[in-house]
Amino acid sequence: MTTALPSQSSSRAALPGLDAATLTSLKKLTQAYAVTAFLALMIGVLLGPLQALNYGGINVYDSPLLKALLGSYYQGLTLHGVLNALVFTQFFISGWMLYLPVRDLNVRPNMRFAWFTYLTMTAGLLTAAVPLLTNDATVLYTFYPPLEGSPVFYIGAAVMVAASLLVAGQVVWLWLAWKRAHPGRVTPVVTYMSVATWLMWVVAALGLVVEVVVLLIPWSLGLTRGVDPLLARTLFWWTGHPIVYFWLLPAYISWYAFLPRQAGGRMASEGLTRLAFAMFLVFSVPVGLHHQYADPNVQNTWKVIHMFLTFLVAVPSLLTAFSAAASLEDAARAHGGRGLIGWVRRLPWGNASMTAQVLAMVSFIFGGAGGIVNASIAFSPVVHNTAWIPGHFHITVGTATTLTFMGVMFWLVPHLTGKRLASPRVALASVWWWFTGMMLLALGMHWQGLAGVPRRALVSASAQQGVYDAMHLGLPKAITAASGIVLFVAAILFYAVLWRTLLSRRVDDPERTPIPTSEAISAAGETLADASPLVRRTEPLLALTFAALVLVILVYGPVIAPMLANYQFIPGQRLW
Ligand code: HAS
Ligand code: CU1
Repeated sequence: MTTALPSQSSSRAALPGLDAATLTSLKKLTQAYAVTAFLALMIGVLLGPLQALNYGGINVYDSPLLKALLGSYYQGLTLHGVLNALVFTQFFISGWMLYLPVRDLNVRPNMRFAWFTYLTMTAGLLTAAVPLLTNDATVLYTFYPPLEGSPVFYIGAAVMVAASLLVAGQVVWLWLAWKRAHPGRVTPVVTYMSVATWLMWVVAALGLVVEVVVLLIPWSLGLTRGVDPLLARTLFWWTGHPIVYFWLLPAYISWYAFLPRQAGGRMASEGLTRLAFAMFLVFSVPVGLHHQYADPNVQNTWKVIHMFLTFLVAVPSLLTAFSAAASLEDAARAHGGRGLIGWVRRLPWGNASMTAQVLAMVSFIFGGAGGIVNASIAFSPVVHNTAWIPGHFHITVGTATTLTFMGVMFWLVPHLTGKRLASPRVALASVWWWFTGMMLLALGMHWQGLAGVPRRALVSASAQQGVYDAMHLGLPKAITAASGIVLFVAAILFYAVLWRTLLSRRVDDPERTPIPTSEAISAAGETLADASPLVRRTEPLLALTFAALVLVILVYGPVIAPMLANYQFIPGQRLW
């Protein structure tokens, strides 16, 4: 991408390429998105140890300092979830997945529009932040009705999501313009992955948009008598499952396109990469009922169909596991690696960016396996609504996604700013601490969940301490508490590196830190006429989006129609 790709060097001059001024502005914008994201994560992460200590049996929420700052455990948990899972991810991804395709295609985006989108997203964030901070929207990051938060929260959240759809629109628009200017050409792979992810997000977001705009905002403003919790939950999970792939796929972009080069090797197969993203586009959304196995008034038939589709959408992750392992092995063997697994030692473990991402992958082996357990309708009653679930998502979004983005920042900030990464050794230490902390947290929480400890509960101050004492959970509780401390140290180390880097002086031409685009062992070729059938058939992303939409309507239509026919007006409740 920094060294001109064949696709851009021979492009017809129909489209204006990136000029220096636009590139400077684009880099500033990407930096603004990333810094906002990591600021949100910093606040969210500092609240994390409070939850870990709670599940370690230590209630710090009753300390005078926290009592002065936070209304309750639930306000702390809401802020932790919203900032980390919703704000951090969306801001980082919006910058990352605008920057990458623009560089890949070498097209000139409308920067006024791009900045307007960033400012809109930030305005949405600041709007939603007010009721969150004043304890008027303590509804957790899933905001299930009839829990009723301030309308200002729902409006802010809607503006944020709308802004992400504007970024999606801009990227798809640029890609279509490139397609028109280059008929018969294969979409370059980084753009392919980005556009597929954005299109998936457009189909995915429909559920949340309808829930918030049609149901929650009018209800919280007092314009309707009540809201139907089952319908609202169903619309929420229409978006709520695929949103996890909206967090994961931008990390996959790095694992496929950049990590191989960082490890000293090549991407395995471009065709397989495209197939994985095409599958995510089609199968990510029609699976949301796997969050609602316990919900009444939804036919088991549909729950089971969503379960099968969930297993199907695990396939592209398995393809990714194969591809990622193949490219790491290719890299290590090229550098003298030997043996069945001995080659692993030849990976460049001194490189914090590579190490972060490989550790993120390792954690995701366990995160993915736990996901398959969650998805099995037979196992679900054992784990649903227990501490197992936060155990699961801390080694998916908390590690596979977050640790990858942390690793990406180690080259992205120098690439955007021309500043040099401060203290690479501390950076390396921070990712090991993060990985260790998250693995400990996952161990402690999965374990407690299996024993039946509920999620989202101030268990450390339960009136029924005897129940917990009788479970003999001393060891997993100690592991969970320790994980909070380890993660706190990890965060301090990481942010020390990040802020020191950002606050240092520019020392280089930013482009001297290139985007680490990898070559492919099996490349796709430039023209569709010469490409393999797999590449040709996965190229029409708009047709695949249409197929995704049809599938979603098929598996959600019969679920939602009876809910509309029996709409219940349930008044809101404020339980905090
Ligand atoms: Fe999940 C609940 C099922 C993936 C996040 N999930 C959640 C929640 C979150 C979340 C936040 O079916 C909680 C929601 C809430 O608050 O209620 N999840 C799955 C399944 C997958 C899955 C089947 N989840 C994710 C990802 C997330 C995420 C990704 C965030 C980024 N999840 C569920 C279900 C529930 C759920 C139920 C509801 C539970 C309930 O009862 O409430 C699959 O996508 C997983 C597929 C993944 C794999 C692993 C592939 C491995 C790879 C790494 C390879 C490693 C290498 C390393 C190569 C099959 C790609 C090599 C190493 C060397 C050293 C060389
Ligand atoms: Cu899910």
